[in-house]
Amino acid sequence: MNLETPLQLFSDHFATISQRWNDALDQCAFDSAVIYAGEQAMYFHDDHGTPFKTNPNLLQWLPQDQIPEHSCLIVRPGEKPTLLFFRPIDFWHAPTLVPENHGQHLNIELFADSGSLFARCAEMVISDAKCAFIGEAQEVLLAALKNCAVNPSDLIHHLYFQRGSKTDYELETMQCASNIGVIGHLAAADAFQAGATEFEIHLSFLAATGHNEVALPYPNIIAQNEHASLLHYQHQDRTGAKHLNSLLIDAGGTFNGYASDITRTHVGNRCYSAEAGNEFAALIASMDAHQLSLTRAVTSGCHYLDLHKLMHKQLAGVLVEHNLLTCSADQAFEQGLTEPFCPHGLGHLLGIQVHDVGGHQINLKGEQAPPPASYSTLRLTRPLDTNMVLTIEPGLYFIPSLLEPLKQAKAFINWSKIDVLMPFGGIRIEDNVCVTQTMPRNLTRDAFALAAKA
Ligand SMILES: [Mn+2]
Repeated sequence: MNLETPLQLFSDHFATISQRWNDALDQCAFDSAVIYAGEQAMYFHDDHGTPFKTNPNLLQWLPQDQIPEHSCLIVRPGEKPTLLFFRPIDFWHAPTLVPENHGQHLNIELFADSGSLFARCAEMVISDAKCAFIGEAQEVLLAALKNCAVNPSDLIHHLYFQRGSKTDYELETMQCASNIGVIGHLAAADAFQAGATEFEIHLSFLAATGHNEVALPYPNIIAQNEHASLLHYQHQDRTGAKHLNSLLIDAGGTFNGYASDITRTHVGNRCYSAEAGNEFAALIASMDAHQLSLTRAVTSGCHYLDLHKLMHKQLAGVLVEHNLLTCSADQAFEQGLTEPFCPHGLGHLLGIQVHDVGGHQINLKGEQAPPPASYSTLRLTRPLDTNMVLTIEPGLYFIPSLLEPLKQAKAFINWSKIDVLMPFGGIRIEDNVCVTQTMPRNLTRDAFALAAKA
């Protein structure tokens, strides 16, 4: 796996990001912007806190996964941006490395204390009639900056809409994040079949990816058996389950701050019943075909809401084919019988943030397309455009609290079959897909194919 990023690819990316910011600042009549990295949050009455994550609006300018707290990037159309980089003299912590080889892109100034960094920042924008501050509000800095507009919505809308489509550098970076995530998935699947607990599967994922927990793009979801019916199951059992029915693992990798978001479901080799195991394996195969057909329907100009509806139509077919529903597929779709089996949206935008920004925004001005009431959890409603990266993650779950009410409604549900499959929890299969004019690029399947060759 080649994780080297060619310099030219990054230079082109930097030029595109600069152009986007220049356009946004011009359009919204700002002379300059201060992008603030943020600061370490502390727990209540404590001297340590949550892991620090850099403001993604700043992170996108540099090929690394962190810029230290208090750092600021000053952007002004037509000028080389200046990074005020916070590097305290500190014998408690190792300093974050100063970005190398980016002198051609940025002016970099180092500061050992935040007070002088903030003063320098204020000095740089003092003569601007209109300056925008982008980031978590910082009282001392904002007092020094005086008349800055804090996260002005017009500018934010402009920037967030443009973040939807990725540059070639971002696509290669996200391919690396997928490759790393897939290596973790392969190790996790092996550990599961060898009888590992959820916690041990988690450790095998970390060891294979080389990520510690802070580096993960989101907390691993490692759900065996019935736990797979909990969409964001957050624990990791330390005790082994009596039966190895199923594993649902939703876990990703990161590279240079960009995420992958991958889910796979496996049938175990020690199911509570061999026959039930075969039925669940057949259901996984049908869900895999269903998921692949949805990823192939992703194309520039199509509407994600239509794909989401197609997911429910196809899911109705799967439920009928496997005799979980006793009506026709059309009837199941029209009566909304698929919804308790899949209560979440088809997916979301992906980038530096796992649920990337701008999913409901339909233009630069910030007009929103909220999801329809019937599909209120849908995170993406804007028309798909070339180089957008999104997830396609259909699911089929046996969630007692959602199925129970249907018992009263006397719906067309084959309860004896549900009972057989309940101990498997559910299925989710999730790939990261890049929109093109023709066939989409599937970063996840490409990563699995690459790993199979190695
Ligand atoms: Mn996802």
